[in-house]
Amino acid sequence: MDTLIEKLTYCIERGKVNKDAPYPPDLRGQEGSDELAALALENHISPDDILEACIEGMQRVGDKFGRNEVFVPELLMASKAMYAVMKHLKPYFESGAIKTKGKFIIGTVAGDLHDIGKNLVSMVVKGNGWEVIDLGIDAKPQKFIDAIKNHPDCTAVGLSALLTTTMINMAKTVEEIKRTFPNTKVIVGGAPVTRDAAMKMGADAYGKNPQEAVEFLSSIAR
Ligand code: B12
Repeated sequence: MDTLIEKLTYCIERGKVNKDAPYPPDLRGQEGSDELAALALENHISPDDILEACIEGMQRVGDKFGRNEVFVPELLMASKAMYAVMKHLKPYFESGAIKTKGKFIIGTVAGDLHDIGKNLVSMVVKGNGWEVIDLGIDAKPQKFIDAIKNHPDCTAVGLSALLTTTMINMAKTVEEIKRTFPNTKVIVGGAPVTRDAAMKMGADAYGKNPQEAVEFLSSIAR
């Protein structure tokens, strides 16, 4: 089964979406992440292992980008391949919700268009029984403020950032939320964010992965 998982990681890294996809030309006619994810689930490979394989693929393409070996179009194709897998995983991650435990507002901060990690957090939190209000990408501080005004009973707010440059906007957003609603709990996450940076921003918590968001919500739920 290892080879199936390895193939899936490779398809994410190369941005191979499905068998009909012409890109990348050297993988033409071969199965893509869409078919391989379905096959992996049929073979009882756990959704967590499938996700881990995909994150590894994203990491690899990100590292290549960092070394100038690939460029933005390749990152976009890798995200397409990742979304094809997430479509299969969604029902597994979201299946826990029947009666909701509370509300969680989440968004990717201003200037940042990365949403794969934020969407994963959203899916897993939903799957653990929470209602999620998703503010999308490039969410300005005011959008978070308006959402808290509209959902004063929310348990916490989550902010995601993938760029070191947008971590500044993350800090501004935390500051704005804490000034307007001092009692609102805030958790931050995303690849460049650290626990130390989160504390300096004045956030209540840092989450390295979706599970840590769930644990934080459970720990503060009334
Ligand atoms: C895919 C991708 C893109 C896609 C995004 C598509 C999409 N729909 O999201 C596109 C092509 C649009 C893109 C654009 C850019 N990108 Co980009 N991108 C990536 C890449 C390869 C993968 C990101 C990803 O999805 N990872 C997988 C997910 C699952 O991981 P994650 O987001 O970290 O989320 C996990 C955790 O962090 C956590 N988490 C995330 N959010 C939250 C929130 C909370 C509350 C909690 C608790 C947890 C949590 O949970 C998730 C699951 O475990 C990374 C490389 C990398 N290694 O991260 C570069 C990367 C982030 N990009 C980078 C750059 C430079 C850019 C561009 C500036 C490129 C350019 N020249 O235009 C633009 C910026 C656009 C913008 N304004 O945002 C750099 C950032 C460098 C830096 N430190 O600032 C990276 C690191 C690549 C690199 N090695 O240089 N990118």
